[in-house]
This record gives sequence, structure tokens and C-alpha cells, in this order.
Amino acid sequence: MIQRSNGSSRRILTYPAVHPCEAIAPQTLLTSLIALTRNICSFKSKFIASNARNGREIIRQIGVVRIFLEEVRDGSLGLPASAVLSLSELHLAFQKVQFLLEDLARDDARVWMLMNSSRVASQFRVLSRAMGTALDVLPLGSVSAAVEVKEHVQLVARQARKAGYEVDPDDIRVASAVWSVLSGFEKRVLPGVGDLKRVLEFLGIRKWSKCEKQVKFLDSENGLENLSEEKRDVALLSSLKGLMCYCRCVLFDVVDGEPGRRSEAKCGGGGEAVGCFNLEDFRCPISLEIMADPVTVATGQSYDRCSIAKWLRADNLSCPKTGEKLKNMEVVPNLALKRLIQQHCFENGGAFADSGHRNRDIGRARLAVAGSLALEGAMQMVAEFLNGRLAVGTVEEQNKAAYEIRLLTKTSIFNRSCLVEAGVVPHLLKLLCSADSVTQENAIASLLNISKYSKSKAVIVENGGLNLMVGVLKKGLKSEARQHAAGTLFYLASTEEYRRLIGENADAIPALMALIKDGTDRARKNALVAIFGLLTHPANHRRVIAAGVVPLLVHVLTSFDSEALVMDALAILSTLAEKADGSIAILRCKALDSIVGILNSSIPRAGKEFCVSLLLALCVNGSGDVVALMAKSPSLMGTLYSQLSEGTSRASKKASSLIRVLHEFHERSSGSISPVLPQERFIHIR
Ligand SMILES: *C1O[C@H](CO)[C@@H](O)[C@H](O)[C@H]1NC(C)=O
Ligand SMILES: *[C@@H]1O[C@H](CO)[C@@H](O)[C@H](O)[C@H]1NC(C)=O
Ligand SMILES: *[C@@H]1O[C@H](CO)[C@@H](O)[C@H](O)[C@H]1NC(C)=O
Ligand SMILES: *[C@@H]1O[C@H](CO)[C@@H](O)[C@H](O)[C@H]1NC(C)=O
Ligand SMILES: *[C@@H]1O[C@H](CO)[C@@H](O)[C@H](O)[C@H]1NC(C)=O
Repeated sequence: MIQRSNGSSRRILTYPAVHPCEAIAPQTLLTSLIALTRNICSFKSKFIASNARNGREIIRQIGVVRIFLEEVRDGSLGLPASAVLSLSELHLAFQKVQFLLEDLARDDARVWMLMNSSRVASQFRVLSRAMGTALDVLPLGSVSAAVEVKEHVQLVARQARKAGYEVDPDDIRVASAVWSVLSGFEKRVLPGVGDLKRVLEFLGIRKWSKCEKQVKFLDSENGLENLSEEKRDVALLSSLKGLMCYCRCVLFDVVDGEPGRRSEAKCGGGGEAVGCFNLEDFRCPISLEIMADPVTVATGQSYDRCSIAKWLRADNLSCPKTGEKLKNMEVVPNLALKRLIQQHCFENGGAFADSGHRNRDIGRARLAVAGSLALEGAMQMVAEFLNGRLAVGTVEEQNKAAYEIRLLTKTSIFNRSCLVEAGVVPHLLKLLCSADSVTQENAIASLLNISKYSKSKAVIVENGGLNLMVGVLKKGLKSEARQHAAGTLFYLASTEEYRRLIGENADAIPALMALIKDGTDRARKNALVAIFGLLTHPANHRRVIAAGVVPLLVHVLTSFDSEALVMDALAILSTLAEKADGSIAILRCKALDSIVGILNSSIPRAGKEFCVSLLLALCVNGSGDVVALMAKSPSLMGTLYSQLSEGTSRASKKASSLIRVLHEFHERSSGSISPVLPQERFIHIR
């Protein structure tokens, strides 16, 4: 009868308690109640971050009730029928208390429970009153229990009815610190590391993995469709996700709980160089603000780009600081200084403005994508931070940054665009040459998912990404890395220009073929779709055939178990067969029987359609004796007829064309009609 909830089946902060049925035997009710109180008391030893005091208080009260109930159970009088009503109410309230405590003790919902602490406190108040009322009507006179135990229960009943269950002042303090960090995110003000650490300390989040758990929880809450959900809740969930992502990336140097990752070497480095700078060095001599986009003019002085641009536009042709005449108007971005400033801001908090107009332009559009302004700000700052780590971090820091980017790119387009704009692509490309297999894999995995974002493709290619990608494809340290490289080429091949460039790289197609030969099934799949993607560029058709892809694909048809791979191979073959040289290459491999066999197998309909297209194309584009060969196949005619009714509409159309070709052949070979000309054959098929 006790509701055992296992977290996943019950939504957080909901209390699906059920009333015990009226006909329940008093003794059964009592046993169940005792079990419930015992479970509630076990929460005493669990870590609860927010509403800790309220939780302790209700556990104490219920502990007193538990002693009483146990005495009643062991006593001689048993339970009078009049007690059942009261105990039922108590049962209901205790179920809810248990739910509430379960939520408070969840280790992935800590920040969410904190931000809901006043809702939780008022729930405690409600439940405590219900408990007090239920105890009040308990017929204490007709049950057997020690006098002082009964007195205790009466005391608890009074306390429970009146208990304040106020929101804990600590909760209020920490929650308001969180609010101010969130509103800082909206304005792109970096939070102070000390503030964040105090919040995390309060929540008992001391490890990367704990932080990651919060992110996952918030993400899954946000994913739950619930129409009654308030908009504000959704925005807060998003904002908190931004906060936890930020903390995870910025505050933790070591990724724990990830088997197979070397994470012992904790590096505190990176800060030294910044230490000898003074904040004043980062101010623009013109605007006196911290520079967002420092540039250097001909005299070697650095200014913020917008200040010096204004200065020069006003025909002031001297260096504002030195007064020297400028030899030219050129301004060069001072990237080193920019990184130092970013680094400094990340370590010390404080405003870190960026080219503001860019954000204003797309800010509104992004709100919808990102879920909340705070999340947007947080993700941009995370992207900048990670970019800084990739640029000037130690090997360990770069590795961790690549790993974080990999996680970030898994989910959203928004993250991907932030990262590309922050400039991570060239750094990730550099990491492809890392001698460390984990770093290399993280970098290529990140690039794979970044390459789905359309604007990133040009950035990857312009920074020499194609050659590097092919390099990983050939010699990736882990097989996963080779697999991701093939996947990235597939995404890049969605652009005509890059299809051409990839084809022109002499190593690309052979490397994809090598992966089909000796890769894992996933890697093979990626390599096959990459080749398929390349085919749309006319010149690649020839290259693919010249490289010997056709015999390899026929080998896939005949020797591979994976249906998915066979389907991909059929798709490529039927595309190749649309040109004469492709058909000839396929026929040369004696693939006809295998294709007919696959058509007569249990492959999905789409696969049969490829087979029919392929056979038809071979008839049309191949040499004359193809039809003769097909006509000899005993099962072909039957399976073609079954395609007329069972196949997809395209397959049935093609099957009927093919049937016509075969019939004509039979008629001709029985000698009655003179051979048809190729053109006529062509017309028949249309
Ligand atoms: C080859 O066959 C396909 C499919 O029937 C057709 O679309 C294509 O035009 C043919 N090509 C040649 C060169 O005959
Ligand atoms: C141009 O220089 C003069 C003094 O040399 C200064 O007063 C003026 O404000 C400058 N203009 C701008 C737009 O900075
Ligand atoms: C960014 O990535 C994280 C995964 O680490 C994800 O939880 C979050 O939802 C993403 N951001 C947006 C705006 O979806
Ligand atoms: C890329 O993102 C998808 C989700 O969009 C994820 O399932 C996949 O694991 C990611 N790829 C890599 C290589 O991390
Ligand atoms: C085609 O399939 C049917 C049943 O699936 C089977 O009985 C028959 O032998 C097959 N024909 C050939 C030539 O494999």
C-alpha cells in the first residue's frame, strides 16, 4: 500500500498520494503507517541542501508519532475503529511528506529545489497542519501506549498545527545570490568565481559530475511537455541550466566519474600571466572602459576598436595617446590582449562587453531558441571561456575544454553557433594533430556536431579543415575518431563547393574506402553516407568509380550482415548505375545475382526499391546481354510481380517497366519480332 516512488515515474514537486480505502483493516493500516514513518525517518541521514531545517523539524515530529504508533501496535488494546479515519488522514499526509523529502534529497535537483524553496516551505506548512489535525481527532483514550508517549503526541499535534515552517533565511540568501548571477548573465556580466563557489558549496556540489547532474536534470524537466506549466518556470529552468553549464565549464578542472579519462593532473596554471597585469592596463585610453575588442594602431598603442574608429572617422589622424601622426590608418586586432582581458574577467568577475550591436541584432530571435536571456548570456560566456582555454590553456585544460565543447555541441544549435562565433573551430582543428587519443577524439567529435551548423562549414574549410579531417580519417588514433571524421566529411559534403574540394583531395576517397573495409559498423556507415554525399558532384562520380568503390560495395552486398550497410551500398550503386560507366563497372563485378537475391530477401521495402531501380538502370545503361542474363534468373520475374503490389509506388512503377523489358526480350528471343533499337527500348520505359 505504501507508494514507492522511484523518481522516474513521479514528476518532481508533485504528490500523487492515494487515500487508503475505507474498508482497510486497522491493523494493516497501522503496519503500513509505521513503515512509512520509518522511511521518512531514514531521511535524517541524507543530505538536504535547501529547506534543511524544515525537513529536520518534520522528521522529528514524525519520529515522535512513530514511537507512539509502534507502542499501539505492540499494546494489548489494538486499534479502535474510530481511529481509522484519523490514521488514514495521517497516512495521506505522510505519503506527501515522503515525496517532498525524496525531492529535497535528490542529488540532481538541488539547485531547482533551492529556487523553489518557498513553494516547498509552504507545502511543509500545509502538510504539517494536516498532520496536526489528524492527530487531534485521534482517540488517545482507547489505545494502549505509555502516558508520556501520548503526551508527546499531543504536544506534536499542537506544534504541527501552529508550526511556521518559514523559508530558511539561508535559502533566501543563496537563492538571491543565484538570481543576481542570472540577471548578470542577461547583461553579460561575468559572475565572481567566489560567489559561484559559495552557491555550489551550499548546495553540496563539489565535483564536476554533480554539476553535470544538475544540468541533465534541468534539461529533462525542460523537455517534459506540460501545457499547464508556467512560462516563468520554463525560463527559470533554462537560466539555471545556463548557470550550471557555466559552473561546470569554468569552476571544475577535473572531469570525474568518466571512466577512461585521464584526469588526475590538476593544473592551476593559466592565471600567472594575468597576475602581473593591472586592470588599468586593459582600459581603452579613449573611452576609459575595459576594452572589448582591442586593436593596435601604427604607433603600437592599443585602443578599443569602436573608440579608435570614431576618432579616425573624425579625421583625427594622430595617435590619441602619443600625439604622433599615424603613418597609416590600419588597425590590427590585438588578440593576445583580448584573451588576457577575457581571462582576467573570467577569473575576477566583472563586465566583459563584446561587440554589442551584434547581440542586439539577433538577441530577440535568439531568445526563443535559447529559452531565456540568461541562458543565452551564460552560453556565450561559456563559449568565450572555452575558447580562451583552447587558445592559451595547458594541455590538460585544452583537453577538458574540448570535452566540454563536445558535450555542449551534443544538444543545441544555439550552443553550436555560440561556439563558432567565439572562434573555437581553428583551435579544435589544431587539436586534431594532438598525439593524445582522447584529445583528438574530443576535438573531432566536437567538429562533427559543429559541422551540422551551416555557418561553421566555411570556417572549418577556410582554416584548412579538409586536409586535417582526411588526416584523421586515415590515421585517427582511435577508431571513433576516424568514424567522426567520416561523419564530418558527410556534413561538409552537403555544400557543392566542398563536395568538389573533398573529391579533389586525392586521399579522401581512398581513406573512406579503407574505413569501409576495416572500420566498425558505425564507421562504415559514416563512410558510406559520405561517399553517397560526394556523388552529387559530377566529377566525383568518375573519381569514385576510378578509385574502385564499386567492387567494394558489391563486397558489402555479399558479405556484410548489417542490413543498414547493405541499404547504403544499394543506394550508392543505384546512383552510380545511372551513368553508363557506373553500370558497366557494376556488371563487371558480376553483381547481378546478388542484387536479384537481395530483392527476393526480407530487406525493407526501401531496399527493394533500390534493387529494382538498380536493375532497371543496368538494363537501360548497360550492354545488351544484361537483359539476357536477367531473363535467365528464375526468381526475378516472380519477385518483380510481387513488387507491383507490395512495393513502394516508385518501386512498382519501375518493376512494371522492367517486366516490360523482360517480356519484350522473351518475345524477341522466341524469334517473332526483330530486335528493338535502343532508342525504342528507352521510350518504352518512360
Ligand atoms: C540510366 O538509367 C537511369 C534510370 O533508368 C536513367 O535515368 C538514365 O538517364 C540512364 N542513363 C543513360 C546514360 O542511359
Ligand atoms: C579629434 O581630436 C581633437 C583634438 O585633437 C579632439 O578635441 C576631438 O574630440 C577628436 N575627435 C574625436 C571624434 O575623437
Ligand atoms: C547547451 O548545451 C547543454 C549541454 O551541455 C544543454 O543542456 C543546453 O540545453 C544547451 N543550450 C541550449 C540553449 O539548448
Ligand atoms: C552529436 O550530437 C548528437 C545529438 O545531436 C549526439 O547524439 C552525438 O553523440 C554527438 N556526436 C558526437 C560524436 O559526440
Ligand atoms: C525467393 O524467396 C522465396 C521465399 O522467400 C524462396 O522460396 C525462393 O527459393 C527464393 N528464390 C531464390 C531464387 O532465392
